[in-house]
Amino acid sequence: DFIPTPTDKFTFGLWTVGWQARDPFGDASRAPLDPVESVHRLSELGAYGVTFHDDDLLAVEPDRDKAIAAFRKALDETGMKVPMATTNLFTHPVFKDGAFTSNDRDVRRYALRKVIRNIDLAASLGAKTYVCWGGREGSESDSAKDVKAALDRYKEGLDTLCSYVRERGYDLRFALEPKPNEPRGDILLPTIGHALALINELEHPEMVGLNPEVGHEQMAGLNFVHGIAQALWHGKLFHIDLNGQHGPKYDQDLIFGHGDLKSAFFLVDLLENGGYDGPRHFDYKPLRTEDAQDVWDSAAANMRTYLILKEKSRAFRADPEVQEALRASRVDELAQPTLAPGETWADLAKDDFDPEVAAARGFHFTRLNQLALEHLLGVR
Ligand code: GLT
Ligand code: MN
Ligand code: MN
Ligand code: MN
Repeated sequence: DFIPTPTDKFTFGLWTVGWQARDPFGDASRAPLDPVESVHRLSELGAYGVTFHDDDLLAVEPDRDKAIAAFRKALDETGMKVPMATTNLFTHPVFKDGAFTSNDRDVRRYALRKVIRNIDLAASLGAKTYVCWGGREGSESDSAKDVKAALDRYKEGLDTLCSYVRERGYDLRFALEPKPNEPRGDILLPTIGHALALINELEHPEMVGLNPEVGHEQMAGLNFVHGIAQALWHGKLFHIDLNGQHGPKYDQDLIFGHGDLKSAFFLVDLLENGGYDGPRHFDYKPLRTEDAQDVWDSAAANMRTYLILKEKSRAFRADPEVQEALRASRVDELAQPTLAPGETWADLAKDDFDPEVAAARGFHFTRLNQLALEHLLGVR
């Protein structure tokens, strides 16, 4: 069991399986991968679709028109979808000080042109989400970047792109992907919270949401499940990047579940029950130590782990002992409004409440946590 099918809506960036494993210390350990092969192999493994940066399509065919034609043919042959696309605004040295927020105005204009060109392709392939990961937007020293001016330019860039999408009549929304650092010393919009706040300042906030990545929030020491819950609460979880990370260190992009497994369990539980129906998108890197076959083994591992955790979440919720423990911890009581209908602040004075008695009561969270752990460990 745990065999993925397209109804599971698993998607992969072409840059994930296609990663040649170049890192800051070493050369590529794998050959370039033809996007056409990736589409076929991922389809055979049960994926729903692929996503791409403009430049990913040119991995083995430098002619853009030919590359796009071959990619379209692979999509047609397999029925694979392209729910999301994005722009590479980080590899070419022209983006060394950023794209939408480079100090160099000509670079900012070039970046917007590069995005617009790929938006046309994304829309023609049926993509509904356009991701903006601003990995180069930032600085290494605080005198190098006027952050308030940079945020003005970030807003201007996003407003300009929204007006382009509206004028073209595309059914496309933007999703910002936060990250605290790497490749820049400090990146603008470092967390979910920072990005949510910027969205509120845009001309069309309804057109812009988030594409949070597991590892990026964990690099900042934050609770990813809480971040995703808040994004859902704001109606801003447009897309998601699933992977694994071991706490605050360099961006590991491990296979989903191969980092903080307990957090992955509660994440799947939230995604499956919290009202998210978008793609389950993996943004991971096959390990640099591995060969061409492992690219597909690791892709399959992401999906299999997700499906196992989905089953664990179902069993956890169905367990009568868990249901009793949830009630004992009064988890359901939080859904009850603090004031009754018609009550105002003045009614609070009428309570007959003994804080000493309430303070003496335990919430029994240990038991709840242990039950979750035992489900995860497979002993229940
Ligand atoms: C890059 C980055 C990812 C982003 C991609 C979208 S590109 O690989 O590390 O986290 O999701 O631009
Ligand atoms: Mn990502
Ligand atoms: Mn990452
Ligand atoms: Mn990455």
